[in-house]
Amino acid sequence: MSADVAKLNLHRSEKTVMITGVSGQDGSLMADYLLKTTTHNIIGGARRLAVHNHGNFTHLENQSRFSLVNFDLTDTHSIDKLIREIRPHYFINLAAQTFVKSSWDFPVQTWETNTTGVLHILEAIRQHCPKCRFYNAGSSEEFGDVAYSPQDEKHPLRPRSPYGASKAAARQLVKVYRESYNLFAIQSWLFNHEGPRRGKEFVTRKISSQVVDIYKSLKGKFTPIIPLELGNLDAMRDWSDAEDCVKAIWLMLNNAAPVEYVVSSGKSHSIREFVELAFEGVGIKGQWVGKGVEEVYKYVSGPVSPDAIEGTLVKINPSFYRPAEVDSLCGNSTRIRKELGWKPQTDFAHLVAKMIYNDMQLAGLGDDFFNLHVKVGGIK
Ligand code: NDP
Ligand code: GDR
Repeated sequence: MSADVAKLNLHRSEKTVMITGVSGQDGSLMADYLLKTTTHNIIGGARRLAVHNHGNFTHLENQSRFSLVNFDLTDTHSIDKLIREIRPHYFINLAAQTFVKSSWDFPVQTWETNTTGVLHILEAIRQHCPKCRFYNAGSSEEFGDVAYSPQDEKHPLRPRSPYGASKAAARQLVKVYRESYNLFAIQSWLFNHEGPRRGKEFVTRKISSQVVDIYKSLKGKFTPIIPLELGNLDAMRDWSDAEDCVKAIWLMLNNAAPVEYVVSSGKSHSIREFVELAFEGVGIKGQWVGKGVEEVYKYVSGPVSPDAIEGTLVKINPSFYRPAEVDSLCGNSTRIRKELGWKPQTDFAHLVAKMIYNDMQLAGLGDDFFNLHVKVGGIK
């Protein structure tokens, strides 16, 4: 892997799209989407890690229009060399320190990756390929301590975490470069988006994977259940399907003008609701009992008789609370829907079902999902 252009799979007559963060959820989905819907060359950037983590894009490694390059957002040289040598037509930056909770533990690394790294990309684009269309992933976390709901493009930036602040600052840099040098450079506000490629530290995938573990242990009668441990159950998030989000990003990048939009489902749900639907997905019903840190989700019915088990499905672990929480987020995406015709295809219940089905398949229980004939939020 290197940025040695001669070694890349480049079809000279085609445009080139550089996607960073290709080992992550959005980067790998964006590469899939563009390989399917365009004839462009796709160059995926991944950093070197001691342990290979290419699971999200191994299926692309033999594709003739896909190449992989070494790329680290915290290394100016790596960014400059890549942009100077490749001169991409599009640069989609989906690499970041993305885990909000860790941003209190690693504030400087978060800033250097999410803010200084973006500045280096902007500077290299300005110098070496000013016609390149640049997209940086912004976040609803920039709205933070929200002033009104739902949040639209005019909502003030009021971040509550080092992560949110790093994205808000990157937004200002993108604006300055767009206005000073006439670059096509944008940062939209992406609300939470999820799917089977989501990392297991994020709450949705943590829930879907551990709910399937609990189902598997109940089915095999491996009691006692190891309860799912969560933090704030009352936080509200506006969740979409990541596959819908990458389509929105591509629409924005191909817009006539560099306009920044809110990308969201427009509906907000609590962590508690996600838990309930996820358990429904494996045919388990539960009941919330108790208050505060003592609250638990108790087994009511499912694959075994409630008398046969000690049935705590979920309990609170305060170590998952954050120093400052964003209590509630809900995005107003009217503008992108009207102006670019974007619309999410997957609603909340289907998203939960999709994630449960994926984790069932990974556990070798894919057939159970259909045999259970469970209704997930109205889905058979
Ligand atoms: P993931 O955590 O799945 O992926 C992040 C990617 O960034 C990984 O490929 C990771 O590589 C890479 N990365 C991290 N640090 C560096 C570095 N120093 N140099 C190079 N690559 C690095 O995130 P998502 O795909 O979910 O998010 C994509 C973008 O969208 C991010 O900017 C995120 O902040 C933003 N966003 C995401 C939302 C969501 O709900 N998913 C909502 C709002 C914004 P590695 O695998 O080596 O760790
Ligand atoms: P978020 O996602 O912080 O919104 O950032 P995450 O899934 O980590 O948290 C969502 C909400 O769930 C609450 N929560 C827990 N969260 C985690 N991770 N683990 C738990 O056990 C748990 N219990 C409750 C959190 O407190 C929070 O309120 C995501 C990332 O993708 C960012 O990169 C992106 O910018 C934003 O979404 C929009």
